[in-house]
Amino acid sequence: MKSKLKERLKLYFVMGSPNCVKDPLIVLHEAIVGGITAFQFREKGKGALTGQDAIYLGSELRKLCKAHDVLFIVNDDVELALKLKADGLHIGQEDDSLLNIRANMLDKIVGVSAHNVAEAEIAVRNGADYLGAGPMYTTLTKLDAREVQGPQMIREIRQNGIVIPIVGIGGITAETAEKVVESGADGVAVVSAISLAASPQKAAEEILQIVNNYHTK
Ligand code: IFP
Ligand code: MG
Repeated sequence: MKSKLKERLKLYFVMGSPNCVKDPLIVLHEAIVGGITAFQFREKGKGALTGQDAIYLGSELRKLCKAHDVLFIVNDDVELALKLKADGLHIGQEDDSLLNIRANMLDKIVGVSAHNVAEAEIAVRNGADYLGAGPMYTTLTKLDAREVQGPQMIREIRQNGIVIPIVGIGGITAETAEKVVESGADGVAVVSAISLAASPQKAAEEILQIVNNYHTK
């Protein structure tokens, strides 16, 4: 499951029901047809589902990913990740420590958000499988987002010898995706660039092509 992780993080779609206007299952299906390689269930923010409703939506999204061999990661919630038989978990700096989480996720992928080189180094030392580096650009999706770091932050993380998979996140669009991978990211994570696109399929195709073009150059 952890093999070829860089390859599997090229286009990482992060979404919960509050990020969608259309039915989240339809949005995810279109994104999968468009070529996303990984998906994160992030059921957060205004109007987010909780309890059984979140479990139900999560299990339907999980099935779709399973059927199409797309990596399925859960944001923040260890219990939900285990219940949904997710491939892994993504945690922020505010969440329980990676060392505690790892005990419950021994063979699973654990990703960590990093906002600077120091946070990246600590996450790597504690055994993170990949880093979500951001915010790359201004985002309206995450209300508690930190200060914009820009792609330069990824360059600095690489200059400090960190070689694990990195995705950039935060306001990335088809216009900026190349800058992010050019700086040393293996892939890009996006929310609204796909979830709110008129055609999630076309949006995913377009961004994936940009990442692929760069990585095969
Ligand atoms: N990065 C990522 C990821 N997900 C998050 N939820 C986040 C930062 C805050 F896409 F996984 F890299
Ligand atoms: Mg979090």
